[in-house]
Amino acid sequence: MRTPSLLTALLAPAVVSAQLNDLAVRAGLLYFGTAVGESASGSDSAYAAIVNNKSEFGQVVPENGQKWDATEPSQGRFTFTSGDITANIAKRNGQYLRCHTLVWHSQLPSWVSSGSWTRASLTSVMEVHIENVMKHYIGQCYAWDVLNEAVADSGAWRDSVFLQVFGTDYFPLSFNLAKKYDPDTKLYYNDYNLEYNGAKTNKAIELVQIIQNAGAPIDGVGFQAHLIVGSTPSRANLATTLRRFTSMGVDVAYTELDIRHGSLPAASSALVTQGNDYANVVGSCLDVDRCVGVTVWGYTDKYSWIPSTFPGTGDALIYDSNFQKKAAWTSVSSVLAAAATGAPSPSATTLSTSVRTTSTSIVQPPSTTTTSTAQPTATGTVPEQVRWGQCGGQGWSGPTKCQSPYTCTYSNPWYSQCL
Ligand code: 9MR
Repeated sequence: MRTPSLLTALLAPAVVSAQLNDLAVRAGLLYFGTAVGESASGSDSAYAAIVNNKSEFGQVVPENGQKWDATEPSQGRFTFTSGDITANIAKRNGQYLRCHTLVWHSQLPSWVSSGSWTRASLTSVMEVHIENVMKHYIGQCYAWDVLNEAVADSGAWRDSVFLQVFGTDYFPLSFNLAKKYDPDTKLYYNDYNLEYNGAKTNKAIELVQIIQNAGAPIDGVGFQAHLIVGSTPSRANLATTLRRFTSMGVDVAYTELDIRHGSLPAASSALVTQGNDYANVVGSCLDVDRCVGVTVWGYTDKYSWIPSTFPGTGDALIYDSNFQKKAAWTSVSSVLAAAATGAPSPSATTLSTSVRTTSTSIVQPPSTTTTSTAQPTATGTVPEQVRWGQCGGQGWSGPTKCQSPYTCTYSNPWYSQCL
């Protein structure tokens, strides 16, 4: 179990907002972050304003701009225009930059994937790519996803040009090359569906062993966490899975978190389940000492890769399409706030079993502008906060009374909540 650092507590400013990165840091994580859509960040000022809010997101990662097809679309021609968008956001705001990704079978230009290579020629291609991209971003990346999705969902090795040419030797090769060109960044393996602790997870463990046994450096494993509402493992099971990796001497992080509804529109009860699932994921990171942080894969339902990939599903993020905070946002802030001072966090079991059945009283997240979710009472006079909403804390000017039967529960000096 992680404890908030005394230093962090002592350095806390007098007035602190209850925003996700601030809370995460006070709870002992390095950051709470988001992926940044390159196009939206330049065209949608409401989107950009939240990305730029370091209290909310202390870490950013380019959604697409640093991938091979973006950075070296044809052999030897490097372009960093797209990748620099998010890197510059991080620089301006003092946010951590996670860098994504160097070696991946997807978004790989056809000159690589369809080329005819020997071990020597493909090694050279990988080295030129890794050298140029890492040197361009040197000193800027807290971590690099060196190798992405090298395990298939079946638990076999993922077929790719790299596997065909090298077998599994390209795992240590990728990490050795990355170390050579940026010795100071954290080198990560990153994959999805590791959260279920099945055959794919076992294979990822084997992958880490192969890298370590070859004497190559690996610092962390990224759990992408593209999850499904109602099918997300429990907090305890997630923590158990994370610990399988940390016990091998590597850090872990949730790197691409989103939790999609299987059908839309989501029922009120599904919004509550989504909130509980988010709380379980974030809670499991808090429970594991070497879990460094949580990154959502975009933060708003307005822009997400999911509807085009899984038609009919979606609404997987913590803000809705109008930039309003969802129940999922509130449950994440709740779990972080509780951890920030060691207050008992609301357990998922409690939350899910005590869900109220009237549709109007189901969790309503605070609005973006005021973070107030106040609902008028029957008499229409005193605003009351809904369950999980904020009801107190330094700098808080919203409602301090909770809807029945919830009570305003002190969590820490900057956050009280209706529980
Ligand atoms: O979110 C990304 C989307 O815009 C791209 O079209 C897609 C192409 O593969 O990649 C998405 O991001 C992926 C990430 O880079 C790696 N893990 C899975 C993510 C979702 O597909």
